[in-house]
Amino acid sequence: MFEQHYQNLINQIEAGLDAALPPLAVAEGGTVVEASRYSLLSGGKRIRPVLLLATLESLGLQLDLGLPYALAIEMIHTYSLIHDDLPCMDDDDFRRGRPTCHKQFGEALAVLAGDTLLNRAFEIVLDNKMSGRENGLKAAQIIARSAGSQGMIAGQALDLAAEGRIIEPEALRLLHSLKTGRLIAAPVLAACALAGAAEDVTRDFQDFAENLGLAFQIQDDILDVTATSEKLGKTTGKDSRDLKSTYVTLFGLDQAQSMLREVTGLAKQALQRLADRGYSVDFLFGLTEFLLTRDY
Ligand code: GRG
Repeated sequence: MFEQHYQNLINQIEAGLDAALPPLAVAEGGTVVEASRYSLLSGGKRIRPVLLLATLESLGLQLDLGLPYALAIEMIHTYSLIHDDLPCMDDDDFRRGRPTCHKQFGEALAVLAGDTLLNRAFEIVLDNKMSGRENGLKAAQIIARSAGSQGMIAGQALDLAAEGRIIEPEALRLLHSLKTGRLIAAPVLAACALAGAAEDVTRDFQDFAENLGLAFQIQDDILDVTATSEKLGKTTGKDSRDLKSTYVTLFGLDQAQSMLREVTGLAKQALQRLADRGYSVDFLFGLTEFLLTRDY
């Protein structure tokens, strides 16, 4: 049941992403569009857009109203991966099971492919029928702030500053809540804005999303040492090699695993509060369990 619905949402997202960035003639964009499509349409779990659509479903709103925002968040996420993989950032050769964008197209085109996805994301947000409405504007603001210099970009800057040194657990938590957490919470909060959800309902969704984001990051750190590169589709074992502070390098594998269970439990408690109020959050429970047990 969960798998079937997840696949159904993924199918809508894949079709939307494909249409969002149609192949262009060389004169109109040339290989930069090819490079953008290469990274955007190369799989990925699509967790962020799935979260947006699933939250909208829980709130009883039509999915097509949220689809442009879901696509925009996935495009922003993919841009961040392309830029993060560049030699001047995390320097990685392998992503989503294939050579990274700059390995395939060169560094300059990879920078432009990331820029293309970021700009196209906001074009899509501005061009849809919700954009003229207050709820649509709020959703757009949430997405822009979450990705910007007070959100994901701030987290990336903290990450760069922390390279090669051990940081305090509180600093690690802040770094991850910005770098990874904000773009995981953004789809849930954008869906609440689109649906005009009441403040207390939004608070429970936010609590769910923030704990889910933290769990996601802890699992990412665990998989870096427990998963294979083939399964993960990216280079593994990099964190300890690059002397990065992670939940595993700071706390050890066992403690990281128990922290993962603890924050996943908090995410589920928030969902249970929503279920008790009558919201149908079964799929979000399934997604939380899937992220806890994922091996890729
Ligand atoms: C360059 C501005 C800028 C930001 C980069 C997202 C990010 C910030 C860096 C990616 C590095 C990284 C491994 C972060 C840890 C968590 C994370 C975001 C993993 C990748 O997300 P998934 O697992 O990837 O959702 P897929 O490929 O499934 O979409």
